[in-house]
Amino acid sequence: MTIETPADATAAKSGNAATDSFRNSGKLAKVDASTERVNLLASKLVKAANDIILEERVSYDEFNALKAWLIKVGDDGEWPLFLDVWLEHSVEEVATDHREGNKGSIEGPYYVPEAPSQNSPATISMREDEKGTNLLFQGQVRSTDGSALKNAKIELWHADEEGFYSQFAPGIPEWNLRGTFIADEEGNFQINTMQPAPYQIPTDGACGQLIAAAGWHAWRPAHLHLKVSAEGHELLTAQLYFPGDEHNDDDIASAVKPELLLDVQPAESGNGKQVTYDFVLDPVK
Ligand code: MBD
Ligand code: FE
Repeated sequence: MTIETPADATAAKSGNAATDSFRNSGKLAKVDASTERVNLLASKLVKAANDIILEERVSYDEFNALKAWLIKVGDDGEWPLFLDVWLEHSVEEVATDHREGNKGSIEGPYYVPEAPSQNSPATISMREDEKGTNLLFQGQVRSTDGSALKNAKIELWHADEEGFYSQFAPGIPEWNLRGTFIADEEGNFQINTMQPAPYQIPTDGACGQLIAAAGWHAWRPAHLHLKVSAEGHELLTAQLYFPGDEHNDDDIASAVKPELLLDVQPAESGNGKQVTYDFVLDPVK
């Protein structure tokens, strides 16, 4: 038997894991698609594609290349990756444009619900020899009226120093760098973790093939993923970014917003870095 390590990661492995994760997510149970709505959206999508073919005089060879590529997206399990990288940011914009509190950012393909829960202050689960720079991530969760949201829930997940996510790259403990944290009575939280590395989406699958063929790059800036929730408030899905990352301005997933940049400082403990970031949640109307 060979033991797999993160170095054995392939596009198809992470893609198929993300596809399974989506299938098991229960998200489809909430879709209520009327004939009118499907007719409207599908007609517009088909028209937009036909307009491009006519305007750009797309050839049969190009049409066949597209067919082969779309088939490969499915073979590699990369539909979640493709949709989350190139389209989710617009869906997120529509879904949160009414908010007065944090607007947040996309979820992406690598969220796993129900990570083990701990009360703050806490340390996220990580390997004994986890590489990287220690990061103390702290802050407060409030409502839009300024009141503290006691026992708010903070779900945190992110890549390791090598840019790999547990459960989507082989050979990493199941809940590594994933956790659920319960804030105190004042909505304050303190979480010890490791600073993640910039992340390159898999280059050896269909999405990577498109990126290479189009002369794009595959990078996302280093980021923390979060879901913040509290009773009577809208769930906030967000990502936070590190100042100075060269890809903050050209994220392949178009998911960086200025208000999501962290103000990272040297840790008061002398070990690594620390950052304070407060979340403001909108009450459910
Ligand atoms: C990621 O880590 C991510 O956050 C997104 C949105 C897409 C691919 C990989
Ligand atoms: Fe990510």
